[in-house]
Amino acid sequence: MSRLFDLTGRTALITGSVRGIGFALAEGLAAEGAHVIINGRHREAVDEAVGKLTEKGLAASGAVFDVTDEAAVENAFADFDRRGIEVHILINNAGIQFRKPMVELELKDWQRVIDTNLTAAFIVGRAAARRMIARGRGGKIINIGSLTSEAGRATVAPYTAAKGGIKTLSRAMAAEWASFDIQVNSIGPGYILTDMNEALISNAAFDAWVKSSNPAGRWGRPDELVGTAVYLASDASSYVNGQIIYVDGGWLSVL
Ligand code: GCO
Repeated sequence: MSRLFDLTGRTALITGSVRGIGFALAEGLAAEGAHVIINGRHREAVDEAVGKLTEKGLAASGAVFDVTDEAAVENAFADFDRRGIEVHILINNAGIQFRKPMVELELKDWQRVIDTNLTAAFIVGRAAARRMIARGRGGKIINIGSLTSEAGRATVAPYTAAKGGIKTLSRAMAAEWASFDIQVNSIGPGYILTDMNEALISNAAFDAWVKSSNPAGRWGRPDELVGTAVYLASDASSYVNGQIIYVDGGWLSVL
């Protein structure tokens, strides 16, 4: 059974993985044998995150690039090529949040969220898939969605639009790449205890709303997403495509 979930010999690139959900997923995949590539825009943060994993005996390295910069992404993958690094698993995790009512929202802020949370998944996914297809040995792409892939919340319109797009982008990727033995799926985290949600966690009314809105009655932890990521990154999900798995305490499943 454990062989099904074994990631030994696989290399996984997790975008936006210096902290939070991305870092937890990187640590989780590394614990199952993968060599993980930590990504972020700043060398110091990437090196620090890599160090946290290597000091635990896990296989990790870093790649510093801005996922919204097409040239930077292409250069990063060209560098992987030069160094003989094959990305077998891609987790498009990088994301930002910007909370403001739409009638007050400036176009530049809308675009910045869309660029980071949706367009980057296309840019990085395309670079990875080109190489997976050329190698002829398949691959895994996991796009990180949200409860807002399914339902809207006021004041987070660009995030909601992007995360809804993530769900259907995964299906478009599956439509084009499944025949190359590439499985593309999404994970939809519920409300998770992360830095991005700090303002919400510390807001007593919001905290109470989260706890009363899901049957688990609590916020999720980043490490509680690892099992689903390992499943979707491993041979255990070799015939699973275009799905989104909500890890939300049951939020979306109960009235
Ligand atoms: C918000 C939060 C959410 C969560 C998560 C929920 O402002 O509502 O940031 O977007 O981060 O996406 O699934």
